[in-house]
Amino acid sequence: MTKPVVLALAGLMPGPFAELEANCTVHRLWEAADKEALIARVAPEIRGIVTGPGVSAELMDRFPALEIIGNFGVGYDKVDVGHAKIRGVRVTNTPGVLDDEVADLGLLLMLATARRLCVGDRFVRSGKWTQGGLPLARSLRGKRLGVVGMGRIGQAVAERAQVFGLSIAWHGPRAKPDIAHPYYPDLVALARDSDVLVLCCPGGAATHHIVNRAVIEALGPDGILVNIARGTVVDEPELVAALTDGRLGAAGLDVFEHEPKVPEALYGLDNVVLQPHVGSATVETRNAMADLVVRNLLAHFAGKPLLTPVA
Ligand code: 8YV
Repeated sequence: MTKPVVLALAGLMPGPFAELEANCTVHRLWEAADKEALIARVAPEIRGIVTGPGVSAELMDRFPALEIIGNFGVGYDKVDVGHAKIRGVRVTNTPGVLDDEVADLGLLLMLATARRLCVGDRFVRSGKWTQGGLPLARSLRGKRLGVVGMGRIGQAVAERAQVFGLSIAWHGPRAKPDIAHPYYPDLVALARDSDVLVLCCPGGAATHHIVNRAVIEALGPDGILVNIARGTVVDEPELVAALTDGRLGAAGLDVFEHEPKVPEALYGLDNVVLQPHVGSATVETRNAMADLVVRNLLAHFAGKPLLTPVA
């Protein structure tokens, strides 16, 4: 039997990728010197796409026999799911396997901003310790955490934050009966009642710039914003301006609106902790994510139900 033909837009961890290659004919787009030529040559036979960078409607339409897109990541905001639906193309993502890792980074960023971890690190490295002390940091204990997006990751953040002595409230598109923490339908009101606001919601049109000037100012000069969601959730120029002129206290940011481009104004600020979108970036979690991508594709080609289809 001929193997299904798959186009990988980006690589996966070696183990799961080898499993994919054992069962499918895989073309590695990211390694091709002439990507256009590769697409033109293999397009008619492609039945599956593996992606991390997303798939636009335009790209999807280059593949007339496309049946399934395996998205490496829980967030699938860069895959045109609406178009996939019209085309009858299935889409899968990687929920569940990365919640703890991303939540850990959320706590790391909260603690690192409140306790000024990177400032202390730079202080020691630059030899300033011998000349005097470092200004005191702030404690998280007893503070109020606002969680934006109480899905799996938001809940994992809330669990951890409670251990660190924070109280929890949250905002999302609708109340959830199984979540006991107070629900705020209004994000500005949540920001006003929070010392730390952590973003755990999906990206895409529904959450575009929901953290705007009003939300940032409601969080205020002593407030901390942590973003482990998507850069698009925050109006980035407003965030940079508020951090620069002291209308927002601090920010821990793993994601940016135009990543890997980061506003250079942030580089010189001591009240920010910056990370290069590494919420899920451990060997263990990236293996689990890649494994789920591959198991979804292989289930599809075997005529079995998908493990984690996008709703
Ligand atoms: C990954 C993520 O870094 O799962 C997501 O939505 O943003 C991260 O886990 C990303 O998907 C890798 O491309």
